[in-house]
Amino acid sequence: MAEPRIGVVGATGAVGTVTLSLLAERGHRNVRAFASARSAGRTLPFGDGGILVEEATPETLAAGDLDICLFSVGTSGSRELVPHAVRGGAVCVDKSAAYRLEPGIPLVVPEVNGRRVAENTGIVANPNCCTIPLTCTLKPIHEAAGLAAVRVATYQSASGAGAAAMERLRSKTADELDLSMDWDFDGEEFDEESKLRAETRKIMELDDLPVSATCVRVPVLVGHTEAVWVETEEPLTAEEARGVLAEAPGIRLVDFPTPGRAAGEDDVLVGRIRADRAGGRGLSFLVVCDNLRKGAALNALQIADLLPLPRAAAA
Ligand code: 2RA
Repeated sequence: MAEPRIGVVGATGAVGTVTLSLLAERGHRNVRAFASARSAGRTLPFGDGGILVEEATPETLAAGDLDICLFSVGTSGSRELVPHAVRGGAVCVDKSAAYRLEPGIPLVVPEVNGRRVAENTGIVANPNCCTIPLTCTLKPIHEAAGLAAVRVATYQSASGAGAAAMERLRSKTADELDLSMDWDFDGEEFDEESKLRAETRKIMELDDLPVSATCVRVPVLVGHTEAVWVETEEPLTAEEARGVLAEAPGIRLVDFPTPGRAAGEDDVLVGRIRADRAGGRGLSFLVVCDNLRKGAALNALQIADLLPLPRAAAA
């Protein structure tokens, strides 16, 4: 049986390279790699061989020979190029913030709201790399006891800021290491913090859910950590929360989750589940996930798995 023709757009970046390696691991061979003119002509590793990088232009993406495009080119690149790929007949899974909050465009974490993929008219948005693991944990807690409020503090790795940020971190000495906050600041919040709130509300279909986030970047290469405090509508003990999280898809309970343990893993690691000592119907827990895999590339592939096979590919 023919397989879908997949384009990886932004193939040379931190997420693009993981996307290619996941596609190769899963046995996809009908794959093309696209990037900027600067990278066109390079060969990237793909399975046991290599894949030629083509320039991502409106014309090549609109040519009508791709069924699925997996975009990781940043917001302005996606705004420019995604419509051309859609025009050419591809369904685009976009990992930038360009379309996430647009009405009518599904924003999808398969374990949480995978059914929304069917509503796409050419674009499915992939959430922020902190929103994905957070909502994987919030969904089962909401189903068990109703969510009343969510507070989260993130410890995000350099790879969330791209391959160049990873290189900068590698070149630093221990004395130079520090926290950073490298997102757009509106005078009160970073856009990373407001994205986490708005995307969580959209995915969970809880428009008024109180969500408060504080995001920082830590000197870690891969793996975003989130310390989460939730208040529930109904009582839920830590033991009960452990039970519902243990059963939830895509989650693995571990005692002490760390980025080192999560890097290279598909699962979202959850641990330190306990009653919030500040009182009320509160629970605290720690969530860690490989931000390049489940936080980005893997989630996009799982979305692609939910798309109906294109007629040409199914023939
Ligand atoms: C970050 N969430 O880590 C973003 C991913 N681009 O900055």
